[in-house]
Amino acid sequence: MSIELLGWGPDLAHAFSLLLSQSSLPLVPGRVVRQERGLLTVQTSERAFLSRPSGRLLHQAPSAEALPTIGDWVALIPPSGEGEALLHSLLPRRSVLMRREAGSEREGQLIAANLDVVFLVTGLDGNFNLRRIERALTIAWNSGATPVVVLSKADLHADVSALLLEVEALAQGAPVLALSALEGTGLEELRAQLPAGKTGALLGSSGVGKSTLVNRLLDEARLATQPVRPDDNRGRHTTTHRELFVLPHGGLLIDGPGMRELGLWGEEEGLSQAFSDVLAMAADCRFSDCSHRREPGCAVRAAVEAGGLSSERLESFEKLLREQAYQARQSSSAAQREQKRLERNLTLAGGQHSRAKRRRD
Ligand SMILES: Nc1nc2c(ncn2[C@@H]2O[C@H](COP(=O)(O)OP(=O)(O)O)[C@@H](O)[C@H]2O)c(=O)[nH]1
Ligand SMILES: [Mg+2]
Ligand SMILES: [Zn+2]
Repeated sequence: MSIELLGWGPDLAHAFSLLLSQSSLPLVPGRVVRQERGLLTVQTSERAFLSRPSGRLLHQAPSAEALPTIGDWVALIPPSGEGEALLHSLLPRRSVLMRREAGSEREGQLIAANLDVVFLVTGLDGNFNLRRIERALTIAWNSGATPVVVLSKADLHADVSALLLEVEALAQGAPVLALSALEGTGLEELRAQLPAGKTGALLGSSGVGKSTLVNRLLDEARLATQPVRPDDNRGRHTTTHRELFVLPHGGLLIDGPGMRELGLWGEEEGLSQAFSDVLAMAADCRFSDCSHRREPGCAVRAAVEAGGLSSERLESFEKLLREQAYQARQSSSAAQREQKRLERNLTLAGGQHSRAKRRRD
């Protein structure tokens, strides 16, 4: 397979040639196309390699964010015979999708890297929830990729066009589309958001129909021949690994396990994009530090009273703002501790280095 089909282009080729010029190792470029716990499959132009991060890569990574994940472009060292390849380094990312690690205040968890589009999938059944869509939009904007809201299982709902309008009103310009993987409707709209060579990821709770959609896009032939993976007998309904699929039209799509919790992670950037309407209103408040509660001249409260902004959306914004601020405080104190640890290690390494130097002299 040519790596161009996986989205390889001039920027990556440039970064890779720089790396090659600084190294005497037999490095080969490839993309992480499958991830099952720590085990990664990397596709090069030659073949797919089971791979693990090298000790050097693991040690030099300042945090979990710097480790390879699905969608990453890497430089690997092929094994001399059979066996696993070593992931030597990551090529620069153009985007990275993360959430707060479930059950943790200060750890971020990688979801995927180098995405152009994040498809936020919500089922038009019991799963439908506007507040959840707002949260997902915030996380997606933070990644650097463009969110697209996907309302799945459209066959289960009588008035999809009313829901589309409702979601468009809060999407702040992000495209919104409805589809049914079961009936095969709305797939053209989805493909239009994922042109050939672009990478998208499906983000949504378990059961919203992500894998059914991928199967549908891959076409029915494959659906008929691969219902269950023979090696582990799992998989028809539950997705336990992440995988990047090359779709027949050339778009690249990542499917993975469902995510119930989407804790905010990262900068405030995502919130300001997801709630740009509220921020624009707040710019008209009399006081620049208005809390939008009781202050006179509050343009946000005025909008709520006039019906231009729902109080649920305002509450949702405030809740996410508090969560964001709390997480930022937690991770910055964690980052300070990590910085101290690194400095200690550097001093130790410095000591070793000067001893080594003395021996050489
Ligand atoms: N009615 C309806 N059911 C669907 C649709 N897509 C998926 N499902 C069903 O939803 C369930 C979960 O689907 P799955 O693709 O495994 O969801 P995932 O966990 O998001 O990957 C399965 O029983 C599917 O048959 C759809 O478009 N319409
Ligand atoms: Mg699935
Ligand atoms: Zn105000």
